[in-house]
Amino acid sequence: MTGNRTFTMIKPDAVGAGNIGNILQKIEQAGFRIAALKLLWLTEDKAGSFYAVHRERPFYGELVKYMSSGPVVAAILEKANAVQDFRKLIGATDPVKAEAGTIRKLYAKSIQENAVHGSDSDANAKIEGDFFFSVLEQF
Ligand code: 3AN
Repeated sequence: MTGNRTFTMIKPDAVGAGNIGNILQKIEQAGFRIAALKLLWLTEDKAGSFYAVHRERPFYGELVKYMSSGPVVAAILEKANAVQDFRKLIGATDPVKAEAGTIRKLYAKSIQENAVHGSDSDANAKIEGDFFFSVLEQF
């Protein structure tokens, strides 16, 4: 059984480049319903907790600095097969390898500044959504 919700962030590079509207439009046009949405600025501490699974990876320090370098848009998205379909819509982690028409191909700057986050499993989608949104903020 696959779940019907995923979690995304529009990352500081894409927010800074003025692409919030373009990216939300791609998401809605792909059939996702926005179930929660907010603009916020992560502290290094909060960004570090969010990416704690990557703590041992060589790029962790840089990733935390980057993710706390400016505002992000956090959202919960709803659609059948949400996690898998959303990862297809955003494309590969490295925009050079992302397929034409994907959000990362269109808007990402590099493998780190890659425009959007997408949960990698139903379990993580729930954990990540709850990290940003209270039950009163999820519709
Ligand atoms: P994805 O976001 O495609 O699931 P992950 O989970 O492997 O990719 O990586 C999480 C985040 O860490 C990426 N979105 C990207 O910002 C950053 N990242 C991943 N790989 C690298 C790398 N080799 N160098 C720098 N940053 C990276």
